[in-house]
Amino acid sequence: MRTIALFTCVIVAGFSVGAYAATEVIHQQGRVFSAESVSIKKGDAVTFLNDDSVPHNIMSATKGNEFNLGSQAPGTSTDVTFKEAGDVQVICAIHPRMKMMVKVTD
Ligand SMILES: [Cu+2]
Repeated sequence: MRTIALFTCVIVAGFSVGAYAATEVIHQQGRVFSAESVSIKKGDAVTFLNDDSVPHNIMSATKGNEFNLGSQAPGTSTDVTFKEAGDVQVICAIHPRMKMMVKVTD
């Protein structure tokens, strides 16, 4: 039992850290972001991973950090680099209840 738990832990850690250079990974399972907010440094990236069963369209209209990933198919991920300091409102254009904040510091 202990061996299984440890093995699972290694896989999860390897997936989120090894496979991506970004500092934070945001999941989208069940049509919700896995975090209400994340804090990163200016120039760092956030990985938006669509591990849901439906497409999502992650975007932001916050000045200086505007982006629009378009329709993101299940199983795909995209890194977004944040260039300006400040609070960035991130939403899904398809599901209005999906909202989160990326807090970018200098
Ligand atoms: Cu969505």
